[in-house]
Amino acid sequence: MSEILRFGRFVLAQRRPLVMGIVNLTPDSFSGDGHGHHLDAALHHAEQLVAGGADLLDIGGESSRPGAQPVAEQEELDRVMPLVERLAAWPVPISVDTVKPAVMRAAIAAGAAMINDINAFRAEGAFEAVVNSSAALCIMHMKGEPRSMQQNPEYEDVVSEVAAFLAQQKARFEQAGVARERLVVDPGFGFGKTLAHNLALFRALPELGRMAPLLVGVSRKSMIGAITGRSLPERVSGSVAAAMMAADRGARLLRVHDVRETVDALKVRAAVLDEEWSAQEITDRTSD
Ligand code: YH5
Repeated sequence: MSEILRFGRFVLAQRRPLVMGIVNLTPDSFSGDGHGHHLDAALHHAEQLVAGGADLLDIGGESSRPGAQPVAEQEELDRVMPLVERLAAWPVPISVDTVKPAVMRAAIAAGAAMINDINAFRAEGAFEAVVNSSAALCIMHMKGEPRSMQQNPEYEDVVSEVAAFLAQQKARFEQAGVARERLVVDPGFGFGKTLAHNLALFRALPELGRMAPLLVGVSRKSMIGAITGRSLPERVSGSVAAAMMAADRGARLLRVHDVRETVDALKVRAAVLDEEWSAQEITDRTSD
């Protein structure tokens, strides 16, 4: 397995699943690792994630946990941009988790290599904010909006509905001339889905991954809590197990809180599969 991904100034020759470490800048962070406005704490956390083996970092300033209220544009810029500006100088691609066009534009201008939009660039102006950049784009499926999405979500056939949505949003970008190497899709675990919906999507990862490289985010989520009966800080083992199973089903990017634990598990997996671990190649085109 080797596939080229283009993330801003980075070209990744992907030979193994990549680990995306989560840096949460929301003051109310559900997992107790929120850094609020404390830039130094966030930088320290980012360093720890990179030291633990993160291939890229995902920076988010708006909570998207079920029931969360939206944050104002300026507030999100104030939370996210100081960190993006600092991290953009690192040799690690930076992803910014946002639904807001103004945040997308500012992040790309500051050097973000990827925009991760849980709303799949459906907000007015979002598509235009990213289409002519070189940033990679994560197109995620969400039914409803964070405030109400977990109130009785219903599907006729969750897998075909999610697949059709992702294919449609991906086609929109391809028709505008966006290179396939920039596009990643994500079924959006927990975003307007019951446990049964999440499990059906998980089983369908092999077929969803035929459309585009897959990003999977299940780390510490309610589905892990529902299966194990564990509270948020106790969901590490369940999350690592789920990340391994996502890798087995073709996931190319794993969005996780527990980078070091996930990387250890992936190294064991690679050894058993007789796959190289260190062969991940990242080219930074500015340092040619
Ligand atoms: C994702 O799946 N998720 S933010 C609730 C939790 C734990 C974690 C109740 N951004 C995704 O991580 N971006 C988020 O416990 C994401 N894919 C992509 N692409 C929600 C989250 C979480 C929510």
